[in-house]
Amino acid sequence: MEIQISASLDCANYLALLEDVRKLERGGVDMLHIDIMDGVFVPNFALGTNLMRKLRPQTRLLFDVHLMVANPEPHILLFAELGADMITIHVETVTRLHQLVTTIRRLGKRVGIALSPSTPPDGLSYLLPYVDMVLIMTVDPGFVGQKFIPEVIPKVERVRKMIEGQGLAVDIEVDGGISEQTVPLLKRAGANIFVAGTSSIFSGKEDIEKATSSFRRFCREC
Ligand code: S6P
Ligand code: MG
Repeated sequence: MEIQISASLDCANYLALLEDVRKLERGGVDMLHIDIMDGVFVPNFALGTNLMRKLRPQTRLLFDVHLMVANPEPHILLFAELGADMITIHVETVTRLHQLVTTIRRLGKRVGIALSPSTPPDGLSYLLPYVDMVLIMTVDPGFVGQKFIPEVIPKVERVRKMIEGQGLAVDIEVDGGISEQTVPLLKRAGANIFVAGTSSIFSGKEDIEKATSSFRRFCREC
């Protein structure tokens, strides 16, 4: 699977967001990871619809939208219309999962299913033919800057085996505490899309453009 990085926009400088997006573009980022939170599924709020509306005409980067909301179903059309390229829903929030992932695909979008650290993957085998990506959270959803949970690594391995067992080409994205320390372990376990936040390109230690190109290279070569 192709190794890609998706920059977590919630970690960018809100007061100079477009400048940061330009740096990410020049650094060769693959996608923009857009966290949407509702204060219910997770005890926090993050980026929102107006931001997506304003940003969409400004960049060709893919919008990788991670919905951390209690009831995503009524809002899918809205996010599709706002220019999401990939829409990821949490399996913990949806009762009619098969129905919803097929709706997202019918809207012409790539579809992801996200699993919080406490969610086991085993009952989800039947859904894999209908999705493009499984997002495995490596921190509890809701906040940037949290500590990576290493106990989740075997779950990445398990999901990669489930995907391969069905002969599918589904991406595995990992999100939370993704750094030069954790990428080699996750890559070996089968992850191929890495969400880059405060643990890597937005650490503040290096220029974002340089940090993006060197982190992407690291992810590809490690
Ligand atoms: C967390 C959210 C993530 C974070 C990202 C931050 O609820 O889904 O996308 O924004 O993980 O990166 P880091 O390196 O600060 O953990
Ligand atoms: Mg996220």
